[in-house]
Amino acid sequence: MSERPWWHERVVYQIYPMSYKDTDGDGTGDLKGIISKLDYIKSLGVGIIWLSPPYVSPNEDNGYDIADYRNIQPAYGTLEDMDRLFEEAHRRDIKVILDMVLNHTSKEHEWFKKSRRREEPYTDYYYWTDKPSNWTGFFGEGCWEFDDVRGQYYLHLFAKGQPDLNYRNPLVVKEAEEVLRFWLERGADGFRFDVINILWKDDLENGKRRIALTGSEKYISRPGVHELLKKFRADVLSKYDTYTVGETVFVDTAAASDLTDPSRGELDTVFSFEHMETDCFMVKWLLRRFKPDRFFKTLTKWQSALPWNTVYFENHDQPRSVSRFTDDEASRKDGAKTLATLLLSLRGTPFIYQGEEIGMTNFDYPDMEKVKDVESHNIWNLAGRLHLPYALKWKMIRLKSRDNARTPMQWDASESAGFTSGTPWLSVNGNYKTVNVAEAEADPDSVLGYYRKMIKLRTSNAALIDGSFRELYRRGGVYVFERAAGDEVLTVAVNISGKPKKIPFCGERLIGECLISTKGRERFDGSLGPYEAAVIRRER
Ligand code: ISL
Repeated sequence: MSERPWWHERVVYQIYPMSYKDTDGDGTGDLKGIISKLDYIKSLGVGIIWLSPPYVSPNEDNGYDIADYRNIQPAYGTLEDMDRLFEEAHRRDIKVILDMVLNHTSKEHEWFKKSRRREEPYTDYYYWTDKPSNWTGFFGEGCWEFDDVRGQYYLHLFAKGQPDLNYRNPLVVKEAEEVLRFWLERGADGFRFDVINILWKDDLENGKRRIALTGSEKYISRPGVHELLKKFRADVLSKYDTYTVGETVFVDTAAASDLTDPSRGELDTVFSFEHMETDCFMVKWLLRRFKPDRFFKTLTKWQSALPWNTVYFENHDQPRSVSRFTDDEASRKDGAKTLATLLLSLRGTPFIYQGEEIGMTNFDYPDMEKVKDVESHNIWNLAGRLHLPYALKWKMIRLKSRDNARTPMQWDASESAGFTSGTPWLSVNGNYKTVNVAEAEADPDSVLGYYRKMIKLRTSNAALIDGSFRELYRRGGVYVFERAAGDEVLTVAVNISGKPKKIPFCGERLIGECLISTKGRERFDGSLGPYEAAVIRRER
């Protein structure tokens, strides 16, 4: 028996239920669709799936606005389908973690309906005020909305339909704990906690004016949130064999260390954002040219700062990595394989987002008409009010819209990419005829095949699983680092510069047998093609 926690050894695969697989022709993915793909998921070699919120929701923010925490969105299926999903996944030794959104509910939630009518004990379940402060929200708009029923303003750091819950009220804390217990009892193996480090607000007074998120110093990673997380663990999570990952916005390495320090008993891991912010200034809409070395530097910083954390390049909020960090036109397959090598050979629990394993790209929409995301529309409107030129507005959306990640999963070359027999809720990417799972299965040189090999290596090699990390070289789009455990010393060499490179210091020391190479090389001689990576066993 291994002594490692199970979430150190397993690779996670994120599923966005709405866009994964539809079985009833309504154009929206469903739980039966996910169940029908469990053998495929197993064939990847992943050991954990994370489901984006499957609960009842009016979908103002695609499920991140929950109207009933204890029931399944009818378009996705039923509670019984969810039970079957737990059962079928577990039968294949796949753990299931659920996305849990505790910071806010939907306006349609019973708690909010009662709170706005001042029905006890719900009156103080949310933040209400007569005098809104100067805070601004995450989605490019204000965050106080007047409610006619109550005659007061409520706080919503995200969309208008997402009122923030008041965790200063012990009844709310208790409700959250009951929800966690409900799902752990039903079969969940843990949670991905949405924006968890902003649960606690010190006060609601005016904050320091900023370009974005005025007021955030009062709620980002405050001492109160650490107390809440300790309580969730002591009261609920510690009673089960769970894994937790907190999505933590604007977190620095010090706060992340505290949040994940096992002796404090808060979270197991967090998602930090710094490496996702290397192509922008502060906020994602302030575009900055992507520089690979800045990206690598951030990776090294986080690899070195925490003994264990997560590694991810994509999720349902981020653009596709092959489009963002490599050249998805000239070198899509090479780019995707190179990123796969990097993702799966860094230290920490790796997360793959659906479609990443076949190198899916950003959407190909010509204009705003097909874009559905609430955040994209808010930003588009804001950019309009600021009179930004059309070309710049559209570039912002094209490069950064969350819908880039949300286009339906591309299963085959049939209509709608085999995702649905109906009309997909969001348009399929036009490249589905060539970029799809069926095509990849038939291609001996596919991105998918490479993922399978790389995951196999990752989950079987001790140095890659939890060996030490040391950066060896970072320059001109080339990144070289070492992973070592006992006698096994590996060198990982990655080139995303788009140009052929020779690693200058790469003398005898690093030359050796390739355990895996995106180009099928058997030995490494210190040179790398434009988008190429390899994991090399060091010769002694
Ligand atoms: O993608 C972002 C904005 O461009 C992030 O700031 C994002 O809003 C932030 O990471 C929080 O995301 C999470 O909570 C949101 C939800 O819309 C996202 O899908 C979720 O991942 C509110 O619940």
